[in-house]
Parts: sequence; structure tokens; C-alpha cells
Amino acid sequence: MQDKYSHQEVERAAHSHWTARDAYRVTEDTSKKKFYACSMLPYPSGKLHMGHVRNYTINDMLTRYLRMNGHNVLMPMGWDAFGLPAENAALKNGVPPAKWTYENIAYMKKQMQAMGLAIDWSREVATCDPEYYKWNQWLFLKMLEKGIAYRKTQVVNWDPVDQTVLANEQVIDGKGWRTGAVVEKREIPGYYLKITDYAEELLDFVTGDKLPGWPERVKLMQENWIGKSEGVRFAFTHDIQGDDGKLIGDGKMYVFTTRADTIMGVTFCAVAPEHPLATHAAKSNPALAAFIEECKTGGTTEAELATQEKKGVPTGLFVTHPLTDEKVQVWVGNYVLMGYGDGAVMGVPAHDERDFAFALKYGIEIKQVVLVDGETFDYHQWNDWYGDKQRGVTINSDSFSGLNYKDAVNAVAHALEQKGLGEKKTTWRLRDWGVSRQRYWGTPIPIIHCDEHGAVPVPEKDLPVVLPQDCIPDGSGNPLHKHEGFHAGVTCPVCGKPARRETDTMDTFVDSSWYFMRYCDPKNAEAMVAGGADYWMPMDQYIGGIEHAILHLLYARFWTKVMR
Ligand code: ANZ
Repeated sequence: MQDKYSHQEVERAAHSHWTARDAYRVTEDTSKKKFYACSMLPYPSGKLHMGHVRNYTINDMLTRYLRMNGHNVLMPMGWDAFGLPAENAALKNGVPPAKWTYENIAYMKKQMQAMGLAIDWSREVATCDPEYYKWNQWLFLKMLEKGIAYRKTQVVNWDPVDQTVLANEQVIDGKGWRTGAVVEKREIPGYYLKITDYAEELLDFVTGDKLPGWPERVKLMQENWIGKSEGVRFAFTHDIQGDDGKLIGDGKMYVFTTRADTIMGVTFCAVAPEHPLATHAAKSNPALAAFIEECKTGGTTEAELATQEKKGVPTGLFVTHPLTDEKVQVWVGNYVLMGYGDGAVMGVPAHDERDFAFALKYGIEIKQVVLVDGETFDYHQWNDWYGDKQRGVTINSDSFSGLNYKDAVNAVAHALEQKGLGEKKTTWRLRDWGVSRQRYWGTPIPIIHCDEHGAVPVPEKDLPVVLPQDCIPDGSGNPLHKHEGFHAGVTCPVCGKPARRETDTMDTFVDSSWYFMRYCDPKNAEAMVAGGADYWMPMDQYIGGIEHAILHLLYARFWTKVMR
């Protein structure tokens, strides 16, 4: 018996005993009850912080307790090793992201081992390892085949001085974080995953009883993020022709509204700066063109657009109200988002807060069409009176007058349907997931660009497309553009002529969407997820972020579709 507790000695003895016995390595043993305790894989930022310690200790205690009770427990660990911080560190210290990342992994692994966590290290994965990200590329190709992955143009933040794309966090007060240059919005091609196909199913999951124990607050956040919105989509007609002599949008300007009951209160329409009618009108209207340019600067997030001052410019174009046949002036408004609904709104200043601010500023008529019980409509107290949710009885609305909200919406939808100009529609706030990043330190997107054949998928046999490890980003664009080795000898898989390699890489959330399945059979060279998953999945305990949990659900769905 020692009279002093020497933790170093005790721990050293315990660690060497565990190491000698390889105590935490587990195999698929069907004679025992399995338990899979998984923690969100850490970003190798440098050193462990107390959050890591707290998080991993919970699963460690659970693991030890269950093992003592005869369970076969898997507790794996890995590294979410791609991403921007490694590039920023490279910029600061002149060290390639690979070196910085692997050194951090080694250091943090040592710290975890010193903590004595009951981890099966034989299953360790690092997402920047080609043996891991090869499967990101493989699944991406499968998703392309099935139409779950597709290419379209996207709006990005562009730093005109560094000639590079910036993440939203790198835009400060509308300026680039490094150069201070005014950031522009630019449209460039990118790849998307069709998560909107799964919106209804996700919502059912979040609002139903399938997630017992999840806090209501968290579920509500997810519900708002998915953002199901039931309303009416309809068209204002027009005869505005483009340069080619054809009617723009076939002579229909569509809008989406959740308040079809207010359709008789429309006193203007507003379209997004990127809307085809705005582009058309700007050609002969320098003031409008300047305003559209102005809208291109500043942030791209929905929150930023929602809080900025409402501004607009009239286009001089008119559309026809579908029920009254009156002419309605079309404005370009900075509060209208091109990416939501149809990129255009019917303006009802009396009942919509944004339209109200807009109408007051520009002296547009305000027409009340809903009467809320016991309330007097008064502009000066409008904010007290008003609410998008203020529903009441329709007034000043011809045959719709006297109806309550629900009946009025139904009647208006019916009238529009009769004219072939509209119908009820569900719109989602959830967007398809843009997975391309114009960055170096991530999974290369397995595409080759050919002048003749366009964007051609890399053949499966040529995977992985390996990311060079020796680049040092200098802040001016993606260093892959300049990396000879990455492009050398690239030919089009279809015609064999010289071609260019895609230099965009994948969002790192792609990596962290399926790692928990890889731990079940981490060395398998034949399959992304193999045999071990039959035994270990589903996870019994997951300690990690909700956003990951949601992506895990989605990936399981992609998986089912790809393998079917
Ligand atoms: C007229 C109206 C009157 C509206 C009213 C609301 C209140 P949620 O619930 O989020 O789906 N809207 C539609 N498309 C838009 C776009 N691209 N950019 C900005 N706003 C857009 O919101 C639906 C409402 O958001 C729609 O209903 C429309 O304004 C606006 F008293 O139409 B509403």
C-alpha cells in the first residue's frame, strides 16, 4: 500500500495493461448484446478543449458500465479533417493544410489516450484520407446517376481583389475579410443534392413521435428550418416581350402567397433583382440597372436580407390582376428573394409588414381588405394592429367580402383555378443542399470538363481522385487551379481529348454525414458501408450536433435510393 496517490503511476500501469490486452478492440460477436456508442467526430483544431472532454466522457462512462454488464460495446473515434480552418492556418503559417491537420490529429489522439478513453483505435478514420473520401466520390457519382445530385448555377460571395469565393462568415459588413473590398454576388455553376425531395418525410420525423426525448425547442427549430408553407401560387398576366420577341415567362408572372384572402388589397407587385422582368427592364433603365447592381453587394443570407432597409425602384412595367383585370405596377424590391417561391410577390401593404414599409416609403396606395374583430385599421398604430397572422373577415373584396380567412383563401384559389391562372401550393423553405466549395482542402468533386462533352463524371475505376497534399493557399483563389500534378494528363472520359479537372471540393458536411457507418467496417476496400453495419447499426447512443443527426437521416435515404 502506498501512502501517496500517484496518479501518473496508477494511470501508466492501467494504460499499459489496457494496451497489452488491446482491451477496447471489439469484433462482431453475435453471442453478446451489442451497443454502439458514437460521439460526433471532432475537428482536429489543435488541442482538445473542455467541451471535447465532457462529451467523450459521457460515452466513456456508458461504455465501461455496459461492458461490465456483459455488452459488446463499440466506441470508435475519427477526425473531421477537411475544412477552412486548415486553409486559414496555412495562410498564416505557410504550412500545407495536410501537415497542420495530421500534426493536430497526432496531438489530440495522444490527449485522448492520456484520458484513458475506451476507444477502439483500430477503427480510427480521418476524412482527409483518400481511402475515406473515395467513398464520398463514389456515392456522389451514384447520386448523379440517380438524379439526386445535379448541377446548376449558384449565387456566391465574390471577392474581386483576391479573385476568390468567400464563405458568409468571411464577409464582414459587405466587405471581404482579407482585402476589405466590397463583395459582389456572382452566379457560378455548382453541385446540389436534392434534399427537398425528402422534405415531407423529414418534417414527419421531426414533428411526429419518432424522436422521443428530443427537446421541443430543438424540434421547433428544425421544423422552421424545413419551413413548410401552404398557400396559393398564381400568375399576373402580361404582354411584355424579351429581345427575342417572345413573351417573358410565357406572359405570366407567378407569385406565391400565404394570404390569398388579401388578393383584392394588391396595390403593386415586387420582383427580386435577379428576376427576368427586372433584368429586362434594366436594359433600358440605367437607374434600375444601378439599383440591381447595388443589390448585388452585401450579404447573401436570408437573415441579412430580412433585416436590411426595404428599398425598390419601379420598372415601368405593368401586369394584369387576375381577378380585377386592373393594371398593377411592377417594382424591383431588395426584400424579394429569387430563391423562394417564384422570386416575386403580390404587394399588400395593408396586411404585410414588408409591403407596408415599402408602400409608406414610396407613397404607394394602401388598401384594407381584412377586418379584424374589434380593431380599427390605423397606419400610425399599424405595428400594434398588424400581424401576418392577423386573420379576420374579408372586406372591400367584391364577392369574397364577408368570408373568413379559410373560406376566402379557398374561394380565391377556386376563382384562380377556374381561370387557369393558379392553384393551391405547398412551398418549402428548405433548399437543395449546395455541396460545392471553391476551396482546396476538401474532397475533390469527381468531374472532368470537356469542351465538347461538358461536365463528365470520372469513371468509377479511376477513383479516388486524390487531392494533392502539398498546396499552400495564399488567399488568392483555389490553389488547385495552379497545381500541375492535379491537372496533368487529364483527358475526357468520353472522347479522350485533353480536358480540365473540376477544382471545386465538397462541403465537409458530406464527410460527416456517414462516418458512423464507416466505423462499422472501416478498412473495407470493396464497399463504402459493409457487413459490420448489419451488426452495429443503428447507433444506440449518439452524442453530437442535431444538424449532423438530420444529415444522417438524409444520407440513409440517399443510400436506399442509390442501392435500390
Ligand atoms: C401577400 C401577402 C399578404 C403575404 C399578407 C403575407 C401577408 P412564408 O410564410 O414564409 O411562406 N413571399 C413570397 N415569395 C417571396 C419571395 N420570393 N421573397 C420574399 N417574400 C416572399 O411567407 C409567405 C409570404 O412571403 C407570401 O405571402 C409573400 O407575401 C411573401 F398580408 O403574399 B404574402
